[in-house]
Amino acid sequence: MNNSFADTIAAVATPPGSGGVAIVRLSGPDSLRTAEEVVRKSPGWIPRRMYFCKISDGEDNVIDEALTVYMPAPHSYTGEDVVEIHCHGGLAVPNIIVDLCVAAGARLAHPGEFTYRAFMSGKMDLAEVEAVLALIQARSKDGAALAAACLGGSLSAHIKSVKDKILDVAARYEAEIDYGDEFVSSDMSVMRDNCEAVLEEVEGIISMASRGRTLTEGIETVLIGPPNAGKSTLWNLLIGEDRALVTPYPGTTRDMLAEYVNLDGLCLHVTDTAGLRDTDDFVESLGIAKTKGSLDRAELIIIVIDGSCDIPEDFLTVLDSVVKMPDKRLLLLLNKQDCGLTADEEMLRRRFSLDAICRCSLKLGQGTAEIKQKIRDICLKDNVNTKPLNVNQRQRQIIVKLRDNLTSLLRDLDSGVTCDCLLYYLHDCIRWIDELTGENVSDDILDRVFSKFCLGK
Ligand SMILES: Nc1nc2c(ncn2[C@@H]2O[C@H](COP(=O)(O)OP(=O)(O)OP(=O)(O)O)[C@@H](O)[C@H]2O)c(=O)[nH]1
Ligand SMILES: [Mg+2]
Repeated sequence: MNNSFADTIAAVATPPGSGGVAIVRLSGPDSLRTAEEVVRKSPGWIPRRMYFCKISDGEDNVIDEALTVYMPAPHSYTGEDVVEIHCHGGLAVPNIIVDLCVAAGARLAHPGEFTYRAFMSGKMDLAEVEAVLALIQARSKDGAALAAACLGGSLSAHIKSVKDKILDVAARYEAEIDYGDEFVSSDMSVMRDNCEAVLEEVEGIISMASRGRTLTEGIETVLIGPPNAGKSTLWNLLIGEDRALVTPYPGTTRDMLAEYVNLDGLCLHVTDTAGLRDTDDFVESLGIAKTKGSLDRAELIIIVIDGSCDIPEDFLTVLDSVVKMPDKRLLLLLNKQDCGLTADEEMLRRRFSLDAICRCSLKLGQGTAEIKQKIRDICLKDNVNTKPLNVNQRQRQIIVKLRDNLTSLLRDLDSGVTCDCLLYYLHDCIRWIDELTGENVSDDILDRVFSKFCLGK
């Protein structure tokens, strides 16, 4: 990202295509002068008032009529002088206006540069910047509402409260070290209470983040089973379209197919996979390798088996390892009920410690309502009463590091390490929080965050 704020930058701020209206945005010290070369308007601007103006090219040809607004610093999105030209949409006109702005001295903005300037001028912290991105990319109403809340600072507020508490604890013990006082056991017990309270708050943020992710990104769901069990039939049922090939030939699915599914407001990202079996078929074995890889990412694994015949031994072995994977939600479907179920449900329940088992006939659509209800129960049982919070992967990693660090601190506190050793933990926490909010963040991380933005944002 170019750090020069002396430049005035210009770009189309609305998506390309044939919309009724497009917005060309200028930001920087020369915005007003640049705009005055592009729009025809009598002198004098009242801030934040829309002016109806004609736009002409260098040869006095009128190319559009537009509403133009001037927002002087610091009361603008970027915190700089901003002019927005609300012109007609389409591919041609907005880009011609940007070209005119560039001819008048502006520079084309880099992707995300308007938001970068807003961040650098202190209009928003990094968590809010990322909320802008989440808002642009929101897939559902709930997702957009969550991102908007973070734009209003809800993640920042939670994290600031944690930072304040850590600073309080750290300040207190730094003072004790400075004065050379002995660290007595009563101090230790206060330190423990304070750190436990912070840890509880961080765990609360993690729960809210997990609930938020359920609403925004969708729960990563993978359908697995032996070949021919009915996985693709289920996938088609869930997405409400006949898209995956369904045939009586085992080994039909090879490539993974993924789609978003909305189950009464619960968003799932469901992947159909190649049936798992020992095979000599080279292409099929590639598909099976992908299926196994997808299990690591999955939060919900729906196991589909043909309950009308014996479960293949090699799949039972797969199941043994799947049920041992940590942090997975599992649902087992005994399919092909219409052919008469012979699978031993009790044995499966006991051997694999599975609570959620449904009998169904996916081909006939029998049991689908129960399956959807079970999915909802499994996915929402832990966090239905938790307030959701929009947290992205980068932020989540930092918050998890905070939790792990505070947990280690409490463990070391019990084993009697020195006070300055404990302070290291707290200082690490503060450093990471600053990384999250962008108060103290490397250029690498900034580049990574802003590289996700599109042009004009
Ligand atoms: N009788 C009966 N047949 C079913 C049922 N569900 C699926 N089938 C049939 O079983 C066969 C396999 O179904 P698929 O959905 O392709 O199975 P799959 O698990 O995706 O199979 P692979 O892609 O080979 O791994 C098809 O002929 C389906 O019509 C069911 O409930 N009852
Ligand atoms: Mg299939």
